[in-house]
Formats: sequence, C-alpha cells, structure tokens
Amino acid sequence: MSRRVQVVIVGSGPAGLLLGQRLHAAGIEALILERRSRDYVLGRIRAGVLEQGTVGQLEAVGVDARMHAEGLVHGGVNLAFQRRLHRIDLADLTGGKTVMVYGQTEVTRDLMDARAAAGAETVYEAQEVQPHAFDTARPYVTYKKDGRTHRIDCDAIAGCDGYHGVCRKSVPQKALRTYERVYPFGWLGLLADVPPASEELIYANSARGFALCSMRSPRRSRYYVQCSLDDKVEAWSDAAFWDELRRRIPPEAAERVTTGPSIEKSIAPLRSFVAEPLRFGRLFLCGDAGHIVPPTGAKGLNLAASDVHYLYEALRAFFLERSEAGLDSYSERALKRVWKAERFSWWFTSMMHRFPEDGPFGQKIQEAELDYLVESRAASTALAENYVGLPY
Ligand code: RFL
Ligand code: PHB
Repeated sequence: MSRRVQVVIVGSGPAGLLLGQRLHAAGIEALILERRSRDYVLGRIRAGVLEQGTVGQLEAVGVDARMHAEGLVHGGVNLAFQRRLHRIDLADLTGGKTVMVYGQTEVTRDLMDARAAAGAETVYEAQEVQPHAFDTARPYVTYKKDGRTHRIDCDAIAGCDGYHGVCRKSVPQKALRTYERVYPFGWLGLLADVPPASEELIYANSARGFALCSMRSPRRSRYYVQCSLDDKVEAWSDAAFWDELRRRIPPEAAERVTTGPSIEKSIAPLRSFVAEPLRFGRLFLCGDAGHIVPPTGAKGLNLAASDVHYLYEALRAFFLERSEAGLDSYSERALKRVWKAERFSWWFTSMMHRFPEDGPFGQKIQEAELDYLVESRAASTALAENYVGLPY
C-alpha cells in the first residue's frame, strides 16, 4: 500500500502530537506513525511542569481548556537544604512569569483527543518504521501493520520518536556528533492519590540524597527520591519510600506528607545527551530524539515543545511560502536553546544530588552554593529565569 502526505511524523509523544496539531491548524497534512498502542503511550508517567511557551503553543492550537481548568499555576518553587525551606518567588523575579503544573499524560491525552476530533490520522502499533531517502527531496517512510508493508511518500520527515527511536539511528554515524553525560544515580518516582505536602514544588538537597515533592492535582502527589542505579523498584516498598522521602525533606514539610498506596512506582536513569545537527536533508529530529536532559530542571517536555515551535515555523514557511530558509536554520535555532537548557539542567542536577565520589566536601560546597542562591537576588533571578523558561 502506498500513499502520499506532506509530513510524516514518527512518534506520538508530546513532540509528535503538538507538531501534528500545529501543522493541521495551518492546513498542512501530517500522518503520525506510533510504535506503541494509545493506552501504552498514555500509561507513561513523566513530566509535570509546563513553561509559558509550552502553554502558549497549546493555546495556539486550542488544546488548552482542560489545562486551564485543572492545571495549577505556580508563581514560586521551594529549595530545601540544611533542614530548611526557601521559597524562590518566580513571578516576582521574572516580571510576572509563572509555570503550569499539568501532567505530561494529560497534555498527551488532550492532544490525542483534539487530533481525533480534527479527523487527523495516527497509525498506532506501526511496526518496523523506517525513514528512507531523506537526503533527497523525495523522502519516504515504510512500516508494517497487520502483516502488510506500507509506504508513505512525503516532503519531510519529523523524527519525534524519542531517545530510543529509529530516526536518529538511521542517520549515517559520520554525519552525527553526540555529547553525553550519564549520572551515577537514578530517580525513584511514586504517584499516589494523596494531597501534596506543599502547595508549591520542593526540590530538596540532603546528605541522604535528593528528593522532590511534586503533584498532579490537589488530590494527587508525585514524589521522587534519588536512588542507586543498582536499585530495583520491587525492592522499594511503599513504606520504605515514604520513610526515605520524609528523612530527606525539612521537618516542616515532612510533617505534612500524607502517605497512601502507590498507583505507580518506577526508576528512571539520569542522562544529558545532545546530537548535532538536528537536520539531515529532509529528516528533522525533534524533542528527545535529538536530546535528553536530567529531569531536575523539568525541561525535557518543554524542550520538545520549543523544537516543535522552530520546526513548525520552518515547515509552514516551506509549504505555504516555498521558502527553505527556516529548514536551513532549524537545527541551529533549536540547538541554541537546547544547550542553554542542557546547561541549566546539568547545573541544577549537580547542585541538588549526592555524588558518591564527592563526599562531605562536595556536600558543603553544594550547601554554600544554595545559601548564596537564596540570599542573592541576582543568583535567584538566574535560577528563576531558567526555571520558567528562556524565550524562544
Ligand atoms: P517521547 O515522549 O519519548 O515520545 C516518543 C514517541 O515515539 C515512539 N517511538 C516510535 N514510534 C514509531 N517507530 C519507532 N521506531 C519508535 N520509537 C519510539 C514512542 O513509543 C513514543 O510514543 O518523546 P518526545 O515527544 O520528544 O517528548 C519528550 C518528553 O517525553 C520527555 O522529554 C520527558 O518526558 C522527559 N522526562 C521527564 N521530563 C520532565 O521534565 N520531568 C520528568 O519527570 C520526566 N520524567 C522523562 C521522565 C523521560 C523518561 N524517559 C524518556 C524514559 C521519565 C522517563 C522514564
Ligand atoms: C514531576 O512532577 O513529575 C516533576 C516536576 C518537576 C521536575 C521533574 C518532575 O523537575
């Protein structure tokens, strides 16, 4: 079976779905090919904090009603160290900017629903997806479904297929330069239907390791503790998790932790990774397919969204104005912002986690940096500007 569309999007994570909606709104036809089922994609619990640029793009495609009704607008964030909480007033430090606490699962669900309502097509459980001939002006993608091979001809391929996807792997190795840092620990995350310990997020540095208190709603909490890469999630009982969490956060916060049965528990490794460039002829890498950040700065999903912004503008100019200038500059524009978020996420991760090899000296240096950060308006402003999101 063979057919033609303007853009093939590989992957229906937030990057692929948001790009699909933006293209659809501009009258550009895109087909999404997704390896997994819809329910599998919706079952992944990931990011929780949206920058204003991400919120603005969801508004631009009219996928914002539930987010504005149910999402939580936060004007501040807390840093905890030496058993005390310190609030960083994001809104005051950034001229009124805030973040939106609304889960990636909900963003994905809203985008999937809008796509279905618009009659735009997603092929779920597409097997052996493979981009071809993207070094020519006539690229195409093949995949298998229900035992049949399909071929989709197109003008451009958007590789929105995440870190483990096929698109980056299809690029000749010599055309790609990669930069990577793997951290010597992971995050154990727990989701529970209990009220959050704090109205705003708490990022905690402690001698026992990092902890994060986050949330999905006034009734659903998301917590994380730094763990060893050798840890197995089955070995962490809910009781052990709650106990460890409370030991890592200041007493005033620990007292307010409501415990309850977990509805999800998982371990994620932490990695910084960038592939350069993000464009190979008519193949464009977007989101986690091109770069990974450790979750400490809450930047992964937001970077996927900023890539979508640049790629959407480029494709729009290409299809509607016959200009290739945006395609030519996509990689450079996107990477400029990616590297700033990489730096911020690396810095925030380095300051908040226990690095086994750094010992007590490392802990003291981190505490001194945190002390400076909360005392100095200049340093707090630098954190706040990056946390709410740098401009596109
Ligand atoms: P996604 O969300 O990984 O979506 C990629 C989609 O492509 C599909 N796919 C394929 N489809 C067809 N053919 C193939 N060969 C394919 N290979 C893969 C996948 O099934 C999937 O549906 O990438 P996208 O859209 O770029 O979005 C990026 C964000 O999801 C990501 O940056 C964040 O979730 C990162 N991240 C977190 N970010 C935060 O800000 N806070 C967090 O707490 C947080 N937790 C996480 C995370 C990422 C994780 N990963 C990737 C393992 C926790 C985890 C476990
Ligand atoms: C989350 O709520 O899952 C979350 C929030 C902030 C982060 C990372 C994860 O930095």
